[in-house]
Amino acid sequence: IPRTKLYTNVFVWDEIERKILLGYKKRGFGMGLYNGFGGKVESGETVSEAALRELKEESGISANIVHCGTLLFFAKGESCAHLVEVFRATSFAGDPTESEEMRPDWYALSLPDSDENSRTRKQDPFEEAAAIMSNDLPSIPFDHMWPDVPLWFPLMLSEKRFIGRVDFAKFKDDATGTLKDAMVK
Ligand code: 6U4
Ligand code: NA
Ligand code: NA
Repeated sequence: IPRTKLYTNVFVWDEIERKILLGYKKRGFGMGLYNGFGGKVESGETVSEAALRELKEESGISANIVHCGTLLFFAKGESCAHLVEVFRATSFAGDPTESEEMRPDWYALSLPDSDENSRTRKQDPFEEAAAIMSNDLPSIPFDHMWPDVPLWFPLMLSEKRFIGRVDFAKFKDDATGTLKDAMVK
Protein backbone atom coordinates (compact mmCIF):
# COMPACT_ATOMS: atom_id res chain seq x y z
CA ILE A 1 0.00 0.00 0.00
CA PRO A 2 1.53 3.34 -1.06
CA ARG A 3 1.74 6.37 1.17
CA THR A 4 -1.22 8.68 0.59
CA LYS A 5 -1.84 12.37 1.04
CA LEU A 6 -5.40 13.13 2.06
CA TYR A 7 -7.32 15.98 0.40
CA THR A 8 -10.85 17.35 0.37
CA ASN A 9 -12.91 18.78 -2.48
CA VAL A 10 -16.28 20.50 -1.93
CA PHE A 11 -18.87 21.38 -4.57
CA VAL A 12 -21.60 23.90 -3.83
CA TRP A 13 -24.58 24.04 -6.13
CA ASP A 14 -28.01 25.56 -6.16
CA GLU A 15 -30.74 23.21 -7.42
CA ILE A 16 -33.28 25.99 -7.83
CA GLU A 17 -31.15 28.42 -9.76
CA ARG A 18 -29.30 25.54 -11.46
CA LYS A 19 -25.86 26.97 -10.80
CA ILE A 20 -22.63 25.61 -9.32
CA LEU A 21 -19.75 27.41 -7.63
CA LEU A 22 -16.29 26.66 -8.99
CA GLY A 23 -12.96 28.21 -8.17
CA TYR A 24 -10.23 29.18 -10.60
CA LYS A 25 -6.99 27.98 -8.97
CA LYS A 26 -4.51 30.84 -8.95
CA ARG A 27 -1.48 29.06 -7.51
CA GLY A 28 0.03 25.72 -6.55
CA PHE A 29 -1.23 22.27 -7.47
CA GLY A 30 -3.80 22.42 -10.26
CA MET A 31 -3.01 26.07 -11.05
CA GLY A 32 -4.99 27.33 -14.03
CA LEU A 33 -7.76 24.76 -13.56
CA TYR A 34 -11.31 25.15 -12.26
CA ASN A 35 -12.33 22.93 -9.36
CA GLY A 36 -14.34 22.62 -6.18
CA PHE A 37 -12.78 24.05 -3.02
CA GLY A 38 -10.44 21.98 -0.90
CA GLY A 39 -6.97 21.09 0.22
CA LYS A 40 -4.89 18.98 2.51
CA VAL A 41 -6.36 17.52 5.69
CA GLU A 42 -4.23 18.76 8.58
CA SER A 43 -3.35 16.70 11.63
CA GLY A 44 -5.88 17.05 14.43
CA GLU A 45 -8.86 17.69 12.21
CA THR A 46 -11.41 15.34 10.72
CA VAL A 47 -11.89 15.14 6.97
CA SER A 48 -15.20 17.05 7.16
CA GLU A 49 -13.63 19.74 9.36
CA ALA A 50 -10.89 20.16 6.77
CA ALA A 51 -13.48 20.30 3.97
CA LEU A 52 -15.41 23.09 5.72
CA ARG A 53 -12.23 24.99 6.65
CA GLU A 54 -10.87 24.89 3.10
CA LEU A 55 -14.25 25.85 1.62
CA LYS A 56 -14.43 28.87 3.93
CA GLU A 57 -10.77 29.89 3.40
CA GLU A 58 -10.88 29.63 -0.35
CA SER A 59 -14.41 30.81 -1.20
CA GLY A 60 -15.81 32.65 1.84
CA ILE A 61 -18.76 30.23 1.91
CA SER A 62 -20.09 28.26 4.90
CA ALA A 63 -22.11 25.13 4.22
CA ASN A 64 -23.64 21.91 5.38
CA ILE A 65 -21.92 19.12 3.51
CA VAL A 66 -22.38 15.43 2.83
CA HIS A 67 -19.75 13.03 1.61
CA CYS A 68 -20.38 11.84 -1.93
CA GLY A 69 -17.30 10.09 -3.21
CA THR A 70 -13.73 8.93 -2.82
CA LEU A 71 -11.07 9.23 -5.52
CA LEU A 72 -7.62 7.70 -5.40
CA PHE A 73 -5.02 9.17 -7.72
CA PHE A 74 -1.74 7.59 -8.74
CA ALA A 75 0.98 9.00 -10.95
CA LYS A 76 3.75 7.05 -12.58
CA GLY A 77 6.96 7.25 -10.59
CA GLU A 78 5.37 9.05 -7.61
CA SER A 79 5.83 7.42 -4.21
CA CYS A 80 2.73 9.10 -2.87
CA ALA A 81 -0.90 8.63 -3.93
CA HIS A 82 -3.53 11.34 -3.49
CA LEU A 83 -6.77 10.41 -1.79
CA VAL A 84 -9.47 13.00 -2.43
CA GLU A 85 -12.71 12.93 -0.42
CA VAL A 86 -15.45 14.68 -2.39
CA PHE A 87 -18.36 16.43 -0.69
CA ARG A 88 -21.39 18.37 -1.85
CA ALA A 89 -23.11 21.15 0.01
CA THR A 90 -26.76 20.62 0.87
CA SER A 91 -27.13 24.25 1.95
CA PHE A 92 -24.79 27.19 2.12
CA ALA A 93 -24.48 30.76 3.35
CA GLY A 94 -22.28 33.71 2.54
CA ASP A 95 -21.09 35.47 -0.58
CA PRO A 96 -18.34 33.97 -2.72
CA THR A 97 -15.17 35.95 -2.09
CA GLU A 98 -11.89 35.72 -3.93
CA SER A 99 -8.94 34.39 -1.91
CA GLU A 100 -5.20 34.26 -2.62
CA GLU A 101 -5.69 30.75 -3.89
CA MET A 102 -9.05 30.69 -5.69
CA ARG A 103 -11.32 32.96 -7.67
CA PRO A 104 -14.89 31.72 -7.15
CA ASP A 105 -17.63 32.15 -9.76
CA TRP A 106 -21.03 30.64 -10.55
CA TYR A 107 -21.50 28.45 -13.61
CA ALA A 108 -24.65 27.07 -15.23
CA LEU A 109 -25.19 23.55 -13.89
CA SER A 110 -24.69 21.09 -16.72
CA LEU A 111 -23.26 17.68 -17.50
CA PRO A 112 -20.05 17.00 -19.39
CA ASP A 113 -20.57 16.16 -23.04
CA SER A 114 -20.93 12.53 -23.88
CA ASP A 115 -23.19 10.88 -26.43
CA GLU A 116 -25.36 9.56 -23.66
CA ASN A 117 -25.62 12.91 -21.87
CA SER A 118 -26.45 14.88 -24.98
CA ARG A 119 -29.15 12.33 -25.87
CA THR A 120 -30.81 12.52 -22.47
CA ARG A 121 -30.32 16.28 -22.21
CA LYS A 122 -32.45 16.92 -25.28
CA GLN A 123 -35.32 14.98 -23.73
CA ASP A 124 -35.02 16.47 -20.29
CA PRO A 125 -37.39 19.41 -19.71
CA PHE A 126 -35.51 20.34 -16.51
CA GLU A 127 -32.29 20.73 -18.46
CA GLU A 128 -34.10 22.90 -20.96
CA ALA A 129 -35.56 25.07 -18.21
CA ALA A 130 -32.12 25.25 -16.61
CA ALA A 131 -30.59 26.44 -19.84
CA ILE A 132 -33.10 29.25 -19.97
CA MET A 133 -32.84 30.21 -16.28
CA SER A 134 -29.05 30.22 -16.19
CA ASN A 135 -28.79 31.91 -19.53
CA ASP A 136 -26.44 34.60 -18.35
CA LEU A 137 -23.97 32.24 -16.64
CA PRO A 138 -21.09 30.57 -18.46
CA SER A 139 -21.28 26.79 -18.71
CA ILE A 140 -19.00 24.56 -16.63
CA PRO A 141 -15.47 24.71 -18.15
CA PHE A 142 -14.92 20.94 -18.25
CA ASP A 143 -12.04 21.43 -20.71
CA HIS A 144 -10.19 23.37 -18.02
CA MET A 145 -10.79 20.99 -15.14
CA TRP A 146 -8.90 17.83 -14.10
CA PRO A 147 -9.44 15.25 -16.85
CA ASP A 148 -11.07 12.77 -14.47
CA VAL A 149 -13.92 15.14 -13.61
CA PRO A 150 -16.32 14.08 -16.43
CA LEU A 151 -16.10 10.48 -15.18
CA TRP A 152 -17.61 11.11 -11.76
CA PHE A 153 -19.31 14.49 -12.06
CA PRO A 154 -22.62 13.03 -13.38
CA LEU A 155 -22.68 10.59 -10.43
CA MET A 156 -22.17 13.43 -7.97
CA LEU A 157 -24.95 15.53 -9.52
CA SER A 158 -27.38 12.63 -9.42
CA GLU A 159 -26.46 12.08 -5.75
CA LYS A 160 -24.98 8.62 -6.32
CA ARG A 161 -22.03 7.64 -4.14
CA PHE A 162 -18.88 6.88 -6.07
CA ILE A 163 -15.43 5.46 -5.57
CA GLY A 164 -12.76 5.53 -8.21
CA ARG A 165 -9.14 5.06 -9.06
CA VAL A 166 -7.40 7.31 -11.54
CA ASP A 167 -3.94 6.76 -12.99
CA PHE A 168 -2.04 9.70 -14.38
CA ALA A 169 1.02 9.47 -16.56
CA LYS A 170 2.24 12.46 -14.55
CA PHE A 171 0.99 14.87 -11.85
CA LYS A 172 1.61 18.37 -13.10
CA ASP A 173 1.38 21.58 -11.13
CA ASP A 174 0.05 23.82 -13.80
CA ALA A 175 -1.69 21.66 -16.35
CA THR A 176 -4.24 18.92 -16.57
CA GLY A 177 -1.71 16.08 -16.55
CA THR A 178 -2.24 13.10 -18.76
CA LEU A 179 -4.89 10.61 -17.87
CA LYS A 180 -3.51 7.16 -18.44
CA ASP A 181 -6.38 5.11 -17.21
CA ALA A 182 -9.41 5.80 -15.09
CA MET A 183 -12.17 3.87 -13.48
CA VAL A 184 -15.00 5.34 -11.45
CA LYS A 185 -18.00 3.41 -10.16
P1 6U4 B 1 -1.64 24.83 0.18
O1 6U4 B 1 -1.08 25.54 -1.03
O2 6U4 B 1 -0.67 23.95 0.88
O3 6U4 B 1 -2.48 25.71 1.07
P2 6U4 B 1 -3.97 23.15 0.00
O4 6U4 B 1 -5.09 24.12 -0.22
O5 6U4 B 1 -3.85 22.51 1.33
O6 6U4 B 1 -2.63 23.80 -0.52
P3 6U4 B 1 -4.18 22.01 -2.61
O7 6U4 B 1 -4.83 23.27 -3.07
O8 6U4 B 1 -2.88 21.63 -3.21
O9 6U4 B 1 -4.09 21.96 -1.03
O10 6U4 B 1 -5.23 20.81 -2.82
C1 6U4 B 1 -5.45 20.26 -4.07
C2 6U4 B 1 -6.93 20.33 -4.40
O11 6U4 B 1 -7.11 19.80 -5.71
C3 6U4 B 1 -7.82 19.49 -3.51
O12 6U4 B 1 -9.10 20.11 -3.41
C4 6U4 B 1 -7.98 18.18 -4.28
C5 6U4 B 1 -7.97 18.67 -5.68
N1 6U4 B 1 -7.48 17.72 -6.67
C6 6U4 B 1 -6.20 17.30 -6.87
N2 6U4 B 1 -6.12 16.44 -7.90
C7 6U4 B 1 -7.39 16.33 -8.40
C8 6U4 B 1 -7.97 15.62 -9.47
N3 6U4 B 1 -7.24 14.85 -10.29
N4 6U4 B 1 -9.31 15.74 -9.65
C9 6U4 B 1 -10.05 16.55 -8.85
N5 6U4 B 1 -9.54 17.24 -7.83
C10 6U4 B 1 -8.24 17.13 -7.61
O13 6U4 B 1 -11.25 16.66 -9.08
NA1 NA C 1 -6.56 24.20 -1.99
NA1 NA D 1 -5.98 25.90 0.88
